Amino acid sequence: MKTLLVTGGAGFIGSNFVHYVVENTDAHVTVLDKLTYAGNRASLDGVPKERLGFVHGDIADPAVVNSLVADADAVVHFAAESHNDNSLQDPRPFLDTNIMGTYTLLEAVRRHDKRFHHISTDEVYGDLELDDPQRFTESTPYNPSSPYSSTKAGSDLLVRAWVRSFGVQATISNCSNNYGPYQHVEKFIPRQITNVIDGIRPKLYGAGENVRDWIHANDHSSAVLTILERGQIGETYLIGADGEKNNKDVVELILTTMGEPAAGYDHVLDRPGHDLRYAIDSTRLRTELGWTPKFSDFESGLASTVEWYRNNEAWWRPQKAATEAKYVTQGQ
Ligand code: NAD
Ligand code: TDX
Repeated sequence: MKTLLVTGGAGFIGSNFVHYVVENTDAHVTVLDKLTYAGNRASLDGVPKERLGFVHGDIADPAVVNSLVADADAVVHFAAESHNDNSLQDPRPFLDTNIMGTYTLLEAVRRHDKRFHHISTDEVYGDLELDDPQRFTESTPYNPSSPYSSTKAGSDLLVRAWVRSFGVQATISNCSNNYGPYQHVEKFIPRQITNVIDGIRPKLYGAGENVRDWIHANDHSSAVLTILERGQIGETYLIGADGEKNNKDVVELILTTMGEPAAGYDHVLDRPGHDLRYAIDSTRLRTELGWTPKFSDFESGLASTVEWYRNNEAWWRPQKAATEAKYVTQGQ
């Protein structure tokens, strides 16, 4: 594929994907991004100019989307409102971007008959009990909990319907929690790393028993490229790296990695409707498409992420004070 249109390419995972594609293929990438509070043009610094186009625009704007889709060989769709806590305060942008934006893209790829890959989340499956031996698979029923995850579930169902009803050439992937460079300081791991840098005690929601299945953003990128190149049209692939950890263990690891006592954190108000546990079974992606993750050691992946935030304060500093001020008003 020579030309990729990447929506949300100035966000956390989208920017990691753009860097990955430019380093590992010959493709030209055009990013379409609205540069919401979560988008940062600087996350694409270092990508050679001749390999990258950047369009500042909204995926729910049919005029912009149509002309960009017409010029692309394939579309990889990362753009979304992505933060559960924000979706509990103000759900509307989640509907506008995650539902109407995805609909607008689907109509364009249908019109121009272009390959489409839709990025989604394991949160569409709801949550698991801590002691449940089952993990999510491609056939787990949808059961989303939050406004965020319900709009992601809705967008997945739109993609499936456009495949079945209109023959759109689409694949879907549902990935577990990502960590790595360029993640907004509102999210769990970067929030705590930058808190420690600022001398603020990390904040754990509730008892901290909730389990997330961590994967490095670089491994998510390699999986998406694998599906784009070799995935079967109309199919869904789960992406995960066997990285289950509870939040308490992650906070303690951040603290000790950064040279602080493991107990130096605060318990704060829990998230309403807080999903207990996510866990991905990525057997299909591994056996059918031959994908394997490279960052299998969470401790060293976390240590390099800590180093990235220490070395890139200019990237995150402008968002930090406002993000913490918002959490304080929420009792978190
Ligand atoms: P992010 O919030 O860091 O980035 C989202 C990007 O989309 C930003 O650059 C933002 O400006 C852009 N955007 C938002 N609304 C837009 C619109 N209307 N038009 C154009 N651009 C718009 O999100 P992320 O964490 O990088 O997540 C990317 C995708 O991956 C999302 O679809 C998310 O659901 C999915 N996902 C995320 C995770 C995770 O752990 N972060 C895990 C699984 C799946
Ligand atoms: O300060 C915090 N303290 C805390 O204990 C924050 C910000 C979070 N948490 C907890 C809540 C979750 O159990 O940490 C866990 C991770 O929280 P988030 O980083 O907000 O991620 P999560 O809600 O799990 O969703 C993420 O993974 C799936 C992404 O934000 C989604 O976009 C993705 O779909």
